[in-house]
Amino acid sequence: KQYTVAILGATGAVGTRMIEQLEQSTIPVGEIHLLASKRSVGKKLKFNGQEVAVEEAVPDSFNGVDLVLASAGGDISARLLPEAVKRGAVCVDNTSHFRMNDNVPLVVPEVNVDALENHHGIIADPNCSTIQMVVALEPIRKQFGLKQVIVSTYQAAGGAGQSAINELYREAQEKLDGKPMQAEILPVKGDKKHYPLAFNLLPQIDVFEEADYTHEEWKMIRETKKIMLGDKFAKDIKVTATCVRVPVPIGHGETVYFETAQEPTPAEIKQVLATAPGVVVQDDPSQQLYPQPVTAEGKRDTFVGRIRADVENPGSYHMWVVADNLLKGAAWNAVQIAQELVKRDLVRVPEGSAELFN
Ligand code: A2P
Ligand code: 11C
Repeated sequence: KQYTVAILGATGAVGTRMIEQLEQSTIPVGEIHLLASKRSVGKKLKFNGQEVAVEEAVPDSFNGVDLVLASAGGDISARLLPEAVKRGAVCVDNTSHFRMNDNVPLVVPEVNVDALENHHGIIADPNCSTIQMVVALEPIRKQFGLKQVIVSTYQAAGGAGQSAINELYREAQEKLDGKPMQAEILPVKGDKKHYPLAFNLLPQIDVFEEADYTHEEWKMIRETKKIMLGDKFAKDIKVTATCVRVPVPIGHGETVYFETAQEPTPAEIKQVLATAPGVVVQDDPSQQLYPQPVTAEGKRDTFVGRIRADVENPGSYHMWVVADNLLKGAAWNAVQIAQELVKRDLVRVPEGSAELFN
């Protein structure tokens, strides 16, 4: 069978990478529809060497579509994906809109691929910073048990879209030219104040919410539990996060402190990670080997290094986790989910699904 695939948000930072990851995937694509806003109508993009005209995304764009990969923002997914499901298309959504919905599996294939079996037409692709953390933590949890996680993130501008990357470069040039830096987007486009990211650090990703945590920090807490444990056992791991934007274009870094149920040696943890799916261990202090955003960019893997025991607390450890936030953190994880749906013959919308998202 050949699949008709639509990419919603095809012109964006994630959408363009979805096109590229889909080209390199095992999915037999018969027809492709590249959807974006009205502004992009007239633009042409390439799929497998062929020019494809970008179309405006409207409900009827999904007629005859088997599979949708979406990354045009939460509001667009909220409005259009129920329409796609109604028309029989299975959607992999990279926005946060449906992630905590009980009818929507939240999937990282290396961790909880079987959750796909119960989908109702929409599958959520988790937040980028959550994905790379759970890829590294799940093998440790399975082998040694996991009690607590404290994560601090070093997140690239690209997480906020192509326009945020452009803003970072412009500000850097302004600074080098001796001009004032003009911040217009970061930390959050819709928030009241804007601060420059170039030569700076911004401890705010997304808006502030309950208990003075940002939405990004709450996403890491809630999504980690849903992916690793399912909602029923969510209280069994304590998770907390501090999320910081750093002046790097692509590639999120994270320092992860974790407490295990057993007390493995760091060598035993490294051994488990060395054979874990999607993980590459880069950890040799004698050779100054450790993961970095510049070496992770463009790769599908999650890179882990600086693995060591806490010197004060037995059974506690630290590690440094880096991945390309636009690939494993978004486009590749979405295409990986789609590949798995195809492999398991799950590209079909079960009856009664459309009503769940009305
Ligand atoms: P467009 O280029 O036409 O604005 P990024 O994450 O890099 O900011 O990209 C956002 C993506 O979402 C782009 O492809 C953008 O298309 C798309 N998008 C934004 N608004 C809409 C909309 N109203 N309908 C469909 N796609 C949209
Ligand atoms: C960032 N993690 O770096 C965000 C972007 O929920 O998919 C991803 C937003 C999301 O800004």
